[in-house]
Amino acid sequence: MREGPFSYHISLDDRNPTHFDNHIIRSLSSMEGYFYDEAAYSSMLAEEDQVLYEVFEIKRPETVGELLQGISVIRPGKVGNEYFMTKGHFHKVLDTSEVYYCLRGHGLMLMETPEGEWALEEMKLGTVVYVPPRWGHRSINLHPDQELILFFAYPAHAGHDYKSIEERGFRKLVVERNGKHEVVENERWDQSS
Ligand code: PAN
Ligand code: ZN
Repeated sequence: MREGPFSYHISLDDRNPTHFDNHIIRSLSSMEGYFYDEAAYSSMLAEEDQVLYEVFEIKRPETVGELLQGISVIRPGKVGNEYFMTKGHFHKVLDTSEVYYCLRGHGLMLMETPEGEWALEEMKLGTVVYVPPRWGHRSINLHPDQELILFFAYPAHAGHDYKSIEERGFRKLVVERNGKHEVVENERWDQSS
């Protein structure tokens, strides 16, 4: 972790920031239970444990006042007809927000509150998405062959709570139908509420 003020550069040619402290790689095998089409998931996994997304984090002390930043890179692809996406989470300190800035690609930010209110924002080059306090969030790559590259920043003490989304998912799923994305109900969510 760096001391004092600093800068770094995000090169879109090799898409790795010139400085990062942590590199997380999420492959298909780490996403068990996240995609609704379990048969499609299993047969894809049997073929290859491909990488779905990566996160480069610029770490900060996990204290109030600090901002943790980084970039996430979501690969193009689908499991069945559901687009590649991040796991999604609430912040452990629920009352914390986050800002995303789209550097490349085409995607969606799916958001919901613990009470089940939901929202979807489209992301293209230059889009800023503000995720307010209390809103869980997941990034989804809609592009058929381009990576979705997002810069993010959030309070460094926020932490992550994956549990509820791991158990029941988001209220809505985003799937491809006739070459377009469509928002459909997640039956697992409905059954759990
Ligand atoms: C981001 C996310 C990143 C990966 O840094 O952590 O996009 O998504 P998952 O954490 O859901 O796998 C963020 O929102 N941090 O709070
Ligand atoms: Zn977050």
